[in-house]
Amino acid sequence: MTNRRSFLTGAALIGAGMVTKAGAASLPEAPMQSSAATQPPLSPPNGRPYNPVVTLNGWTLPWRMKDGVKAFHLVAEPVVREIAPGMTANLWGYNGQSPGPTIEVVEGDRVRIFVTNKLPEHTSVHWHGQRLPNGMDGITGLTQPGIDPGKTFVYEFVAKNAGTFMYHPHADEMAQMAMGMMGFWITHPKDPALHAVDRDFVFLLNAYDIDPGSYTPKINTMTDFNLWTFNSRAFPGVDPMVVRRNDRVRIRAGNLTMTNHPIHLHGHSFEVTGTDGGWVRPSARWPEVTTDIAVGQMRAIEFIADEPGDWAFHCHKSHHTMNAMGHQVPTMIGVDHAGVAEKINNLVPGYMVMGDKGGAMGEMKMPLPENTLPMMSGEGPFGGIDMGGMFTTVKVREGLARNDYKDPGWYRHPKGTVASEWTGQLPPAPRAPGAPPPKPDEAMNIKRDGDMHHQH
Ligand SMILES: [Cu+2]
Repeated sequence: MTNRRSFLTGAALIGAGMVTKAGAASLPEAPMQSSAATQPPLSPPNGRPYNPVVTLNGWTLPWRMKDGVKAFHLVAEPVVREIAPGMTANLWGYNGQSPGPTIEVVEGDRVRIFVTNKLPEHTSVHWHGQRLPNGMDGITGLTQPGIDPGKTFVYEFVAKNAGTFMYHPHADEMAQMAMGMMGFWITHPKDPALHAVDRDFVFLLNAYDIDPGSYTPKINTMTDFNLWTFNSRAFPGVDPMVVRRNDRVRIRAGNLTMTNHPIHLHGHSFEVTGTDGGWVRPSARWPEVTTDIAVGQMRAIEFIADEPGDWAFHCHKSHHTMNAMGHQVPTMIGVDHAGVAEKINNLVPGYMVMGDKGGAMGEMKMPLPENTLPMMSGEGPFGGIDMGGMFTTVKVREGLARNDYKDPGWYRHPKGTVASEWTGQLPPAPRAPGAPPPKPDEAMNIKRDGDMHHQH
């Protein structure tokens, strides 16, 4: 639900010197979003037509058309973001959520963006990737003074190039981006038939370091984050991307973390059709199933969703499909520590050991501290998915309505198309040279313990 926030238009909120430029009376209202769920695409109520995008676990900012100018109002402010059911974070964002709303305009539009600062320190907004006048680039100290707390600045430029962009502060950047200040920007082509797809999903890659039991990111963390997120949501909190079979699908992602993310799609191959610099010429594209997105980059991938099913879509760095975990944990594979963890936990609350059979945490049965997420979770139709963080699914279904993005539930596999246990004769299992001898209870035990994939 988009709530309308009645907004103070008092002169006290208007940055001195900016008042005359746009006029205080023309400040559009700042719509606010209270939900972290994926909102339906916003069909343009006025202006040039375009095919709207769907922001994964996000929304598009409505605008007010005034004298042929698209006017938006962003409010930079502290927000409470649900990272996944069971965990919220005190972040900074825009208009009620982090990331902020997606801004969608059309190539050639004149755009006016009011930015009101309700943070405790100055900020600015940089329009990453845009061709614009230097003074609209949003670099505190270099191209403008910082927007002090309580002030409103206005940015205005023509969206010259169609493509995939983002916005973020260029003011105390390390702290403000670690707190979640960022958003997506799409400039649609003037001709809606150009680069047209049936479904167009967008999201940002972000990361937070929030200790279990606390709510605020540690902003000085450089690389060792413990929450890897798509649009500030961690699996199983990330919505699926629902598409109709044989749709042409575009997924655009921008990376505002501190490391690269090789993004991998199952069951299909795709082409990178756009970057933050523009569209990739068809002759320069090649098929891929994984594309690496470096820090500060955007990638648009496209494919025909011709294989029905629930297809995994995730970062291929295995530590990025995990939720809050410590990296100082010893590897305990092969060590018999039955009962030890529970005893230590009586003395040291929160103590955890990795499993002795691997990493699957089903056997741990340890209470989680307040406000955190299990490392790997998400229940699928066959049990635990053992994934967290930067993971979701592309759900390809027959015959969906054009605007139907509802989660259709789990895929029902045609009979005989699911991997299953072999129940016929087995040859004796050889052991690798040098492997430790089997424990008595392990002899011939080829099937792994089903309890390891147990609900946490
Ligand atoms: Cu990653």
